[in-house]
Amino acid sequence: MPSIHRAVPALRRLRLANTAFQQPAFVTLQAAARPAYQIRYQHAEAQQEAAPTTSASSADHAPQDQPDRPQSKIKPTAESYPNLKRDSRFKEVTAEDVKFFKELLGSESAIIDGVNQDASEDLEAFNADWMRKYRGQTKVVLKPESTEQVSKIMKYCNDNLLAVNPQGGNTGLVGGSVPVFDEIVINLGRMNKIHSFDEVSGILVADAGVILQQADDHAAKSGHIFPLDLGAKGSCQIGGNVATNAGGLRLIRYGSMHGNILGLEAVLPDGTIMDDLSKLRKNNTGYDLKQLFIGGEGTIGIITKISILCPQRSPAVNVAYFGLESYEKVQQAFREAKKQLSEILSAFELMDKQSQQLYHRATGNKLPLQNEHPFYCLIETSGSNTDHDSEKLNTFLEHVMGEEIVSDGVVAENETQVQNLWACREGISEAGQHFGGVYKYDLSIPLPQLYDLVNETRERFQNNGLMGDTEDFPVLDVIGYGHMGDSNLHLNIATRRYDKEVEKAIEPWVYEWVAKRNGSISAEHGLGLAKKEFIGYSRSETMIRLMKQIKGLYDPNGIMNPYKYI
Ligand code: FAD
Ligand code: 2HG
Ligand code: ZN
Repeated sequence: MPSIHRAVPALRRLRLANTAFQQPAFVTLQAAARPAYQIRYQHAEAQQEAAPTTSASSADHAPQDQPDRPQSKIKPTAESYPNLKRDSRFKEVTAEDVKFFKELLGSESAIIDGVNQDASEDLEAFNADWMRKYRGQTKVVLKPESTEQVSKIMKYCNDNLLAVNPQGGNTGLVGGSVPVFDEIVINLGRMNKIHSFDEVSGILVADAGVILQQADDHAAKSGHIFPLDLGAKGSCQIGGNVATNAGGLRLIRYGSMHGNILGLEAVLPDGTIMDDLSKLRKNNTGYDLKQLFIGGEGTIGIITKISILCPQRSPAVNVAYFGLESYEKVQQAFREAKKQLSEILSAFELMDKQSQQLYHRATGNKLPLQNEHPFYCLIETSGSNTDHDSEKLNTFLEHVMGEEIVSDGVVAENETQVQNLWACREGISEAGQHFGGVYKYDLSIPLPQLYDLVNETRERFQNNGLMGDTEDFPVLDVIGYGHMGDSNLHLNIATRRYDKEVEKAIEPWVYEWVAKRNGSISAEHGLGLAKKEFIGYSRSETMIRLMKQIKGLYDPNGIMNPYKYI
């Protein structure tokens, strides 16, 4: 991998990469000719019917077994948050209800029945969230395989006041994917068919339970790309992505779900099937109701099918990883990347030193640059013409090196290196919780102030006696990273255990901080349970009232994902 050194002209001084940057922990990839993001993960087919795992992905980079990661028992959410009370209007599931569901679904494997027997082990993966922070107490998991089955389940639950929790791949990061009390989990994993792909228009129609990796693999067969990519690609489902309006690593290039989703089919709480599975790019006929389900987090209906526009996949992909000496320089580099790389820029990601150190500590993987730098950036370009892209990238590199905006860097030479560089960014989320627990804050903040929050949070923990190097301190480190191109910071407080003192030290302070700068307390992960109480920091009373009216209209009995969202 060529390492770029500060020089003018920079490229004349390209030297052979630090050969030590080979990360044996990553299982690697023979399919060298395939575009990078097609091969970053193992194929997820085997997971189709598997229960969601507590490890988010089948990502090659993910520490699959984590021998040094404490597997402490997760406290039930109802105990960690004693202010939450079960809504007594909701009925408890009985043997008679289970009988109805068994007859409806018609297969033993389509239901986990914890009412008639002890099924706690089987239920655990559906009750516990990926962060091992939230734990519900459901006794029943239903796995329908058709929209009609979902419809009948919902009608029955609505008529009988049984609360439900829609669930996709269970990789959500705000506690929305698991029940709080005994809500019935409706898992979409068995609804995993791809219905059609139009190679001319690039429109994909698929069931909500298709795993994101599979959807992308399918689009890749005809030179297209699913317009979303994220670290949990091997486990999360496209229905879950739509329900959370997930942003991910290439929003800067492909835009959000709100723009790319053309239509969807959803089942409303009373069992009504809302068929809005349009494949039209233009359709100005009344309110665009599907938008309410995008980012609706399973509170007004269950998404069962989606239709989405997939853009052309770029054959030429380049990835560079830089070290920079200040956040000021990171902003300059971003400015230059937009100016000089413009239409081929497909990702601009930020990582601070602490996040890279933590990634290294958690995985044992070597970092790409020998020397340490206060900040790192990962830049990706995707285009259709290798020569044209290389020329653009070279001009950009010469500029940022020559102007001393970037202190050091490497450019990937092959797909394995592309993957290794991406792993340094995508592996942070898992590294954040590797040592016991993590408090995650996913925030939109105006770019000039974005990193101030990390500095202030770190100072806060340095001064309050909660952060230190030994087991006595709950906090290990404060790290900042995220989607610089979207002004989206991920602030993670990496801890040795979940501890109310840590939560109290940061909430609601962090939300007040963001509100003062007109940011958003949830950029891309949603509200779930974690942020329900704090929505007022980002939305006005009028907006919240309107949202509550919509919830009341669609779900008058409040059975869908109760205790969450608004
Ligand atoms: P789940 O976690 O199962 O559910 C999430 C929410 O959607 C819940 O409220 C659930 O009730 C609801 N839901 C799920 N399926 C349906 C459905 N069919 N109909 C109605 N409601 C439904 N998010 C980002 O935005 N960007 C990232 O870069 C990103 N990276 C991640 C990296 C890792 C390692 C992990 C673990 C998570 C990451 N996430 C990211 C968070 C997460 O939002 C996404 O993983 C994903 O969109 C969730 O999909 P899922 O199928 O796992 O949904
Ligand atoms: C990412 O960008 C994800 O890596 C996860 O959105 C962020 O874990 C987090 O805080
Ligand atoms: Zn993110």
